[in-house]
Amino acid sequence: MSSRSMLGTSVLVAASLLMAGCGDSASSAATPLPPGYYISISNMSFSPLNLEAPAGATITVLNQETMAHSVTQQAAAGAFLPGAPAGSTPFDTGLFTGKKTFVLPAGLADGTVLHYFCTSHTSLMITPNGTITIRAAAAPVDGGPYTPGGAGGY
Ligand SMILES: [Cu+2]
Repeated sequence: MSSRSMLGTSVLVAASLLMAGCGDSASSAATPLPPGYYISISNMSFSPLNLEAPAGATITVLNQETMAHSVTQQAAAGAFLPGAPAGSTPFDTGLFTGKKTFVLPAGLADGTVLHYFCTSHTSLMITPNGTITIRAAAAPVDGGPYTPGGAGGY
């Protein structure tokens, strides 16, 4: 009688250990993201290279690599110094891993092109320069699957 109950207990322990293992692997899997305005960084590249978003929109940057990158506004492509048109503060995520958001200035005219770069890698990025073009009518898009630090790259 006692040996039977001990067997039952060990089976239960084994089963709960298996379930814990499943839970761990599930939490590191890609998670789908709601519609929004996304810039993704993987393989040393910004994507999309030109994002359309309304003025005042919240931009979410997904760093899919394990190394830190930034999305930092610059006055012009290739400047590689933080900068913005007179009277506005450059947006800057700072160097980060994972997910970071920033808010575009309100009141920018349609067609305004905002340039950005990565402060760590500058011209060494495969896509050294990205842009955000202001479009009031730009619809949020599906963020797609996101695995923090999962895509590897360089
Ligand atoms: Cu970078």
